Amino acid sequence: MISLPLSKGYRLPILLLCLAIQVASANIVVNGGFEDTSPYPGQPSEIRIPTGWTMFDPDTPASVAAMCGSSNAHSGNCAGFLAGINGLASLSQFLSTTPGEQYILTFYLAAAGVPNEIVVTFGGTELLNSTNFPDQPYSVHTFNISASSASTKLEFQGSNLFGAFLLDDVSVTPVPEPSTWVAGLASVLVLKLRRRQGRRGNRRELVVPDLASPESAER
Ligand SMILES: [Ca+2]
Repeated sequence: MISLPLSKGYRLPILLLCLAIQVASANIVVNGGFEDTSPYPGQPSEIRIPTGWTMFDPDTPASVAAMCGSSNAHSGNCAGFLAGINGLASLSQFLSTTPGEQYILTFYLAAAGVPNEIVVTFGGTELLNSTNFPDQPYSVHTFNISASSASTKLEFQGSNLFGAFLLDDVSVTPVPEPSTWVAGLASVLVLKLRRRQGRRGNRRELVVPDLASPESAER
């Protein structure tokens, strides 16, 4: 961690700036960690339905779900599960986006078993399409993307004949506009300047003689 030697006068404005940028960069994916679930009728207790995600399943029994049990998750207790046999199983949701705005998509993916295929799309744009994705523990994947409409479909599709893909900690965050940084830094400087001017004003009052007093008149 980098530690900056900030004076007290800078700490509050910079804290407010960081909070403003954090709010602007909030994750717009619902239940990206797959922790919010409901029971999946007819399935074992660890196979659950993830809130906020639409599932397309080419198979019976289930080839797409939230898989719970801490050993299956990258964080928390649950992860998305994709293991289509007769085609690509799918987890998707529509995101509220701003046309023309830049976003960062991040997710963690683990794979076991071949043959397989994994496809990731954002607004119909293919970000990842890989067959026979090698076995691996969770690894992070990051993409810089832009939205072209007010509603953008984020979709993960996976098939795996003898294993599965696990998906966790999906996030889409807007990239802060440069104007946000400039406006924030400008406000920090203005606040600092006002504090300095205030202190100088106070010091001047201390040295100005009281001309109305008799002592001052004698001088
Ligand atoms: Ca999780």
